[in-house]
Amino acid sequence: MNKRPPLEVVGGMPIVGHFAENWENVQRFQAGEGDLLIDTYPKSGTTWISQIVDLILHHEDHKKSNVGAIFERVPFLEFAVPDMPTGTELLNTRKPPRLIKSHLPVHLLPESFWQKKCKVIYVARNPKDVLVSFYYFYHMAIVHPDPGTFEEFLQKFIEGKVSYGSWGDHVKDWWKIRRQRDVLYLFYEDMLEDPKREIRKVMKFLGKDPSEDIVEKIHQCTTFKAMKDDHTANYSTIPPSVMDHSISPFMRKGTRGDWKRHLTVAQNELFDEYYRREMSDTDLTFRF
Ligand code: PPS
Repeated sequence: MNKRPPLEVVGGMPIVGHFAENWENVQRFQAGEGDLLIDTYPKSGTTWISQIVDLILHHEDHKKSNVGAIFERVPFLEFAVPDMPTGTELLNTRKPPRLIKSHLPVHLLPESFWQKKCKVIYVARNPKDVLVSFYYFYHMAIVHPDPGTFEEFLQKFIEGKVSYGSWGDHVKDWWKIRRQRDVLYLFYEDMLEDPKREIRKVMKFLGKDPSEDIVEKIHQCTTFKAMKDDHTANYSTIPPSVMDHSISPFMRKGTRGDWKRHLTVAQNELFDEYYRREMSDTDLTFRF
């Protein structure tokens, strides 16, 4: 496999080179009635919410919950690397209702998700922690190009020249359409602050009775520590040619504010300026 291929542009958005090779199948993907989409900008809590939702839907059925790795239980729509089934291949072997992961922005999501009135759970995270998490992820998920220095990566992030493009457009566009569509918009920082409250929110959204013992059970299985130690949740079973955990673990810190250990005063000022610019046309706000 060509290690670290350059990003390719699809629909105006940069994306992992291998993913671009399967782009036609992604565009042609037919969502079905009852499919549930988990969408995020990368590094915003996708795996965490995927584990929560999978447990909510399947906790009574031990044959289905926690059987297989998270990337098999919740197929990643755009995923494509050599020698592994693509996201669309995995999904096309299953019948709706399916649980589907994607990082696609609103405008590139296959139309069938809207036609079939699929529910969407969107998670957003403050961009400084996304930036840091993404930087480490670029290092370990070696299907990405070399991130360069942190300073260089920060510049690329601000210019939207990282995989999935502009963070600001992503979070704002999903925020804008959340009321017109069936979208539950969550924040990583809220999940950290009160995970059980957010689990209850998700259960209600999915029409499930949020009984306290189930909420407690799901919370216990989805703490950072529990997921870091769980080989079905921590990506340790994905081939090292895709993710090399010896460079940096997928389950890295799981906190808010790690950016403070990474951004210099000057970088932080530059980033604040970028954030103010990006957020000048929205009422969406983030906690850092
Ligand atoms: S990906 O590759 O885009 O799907 O990554 P994603 O899952 O969105 O984000 C990975 C970050 O989420 C953290 N994480 C968690 N934080 C708190 N609690 C739990 N249970 C949890 N599970 C994953 C993970 O550690 C990554 O953040 P960083 O800041 O790098 O630690």
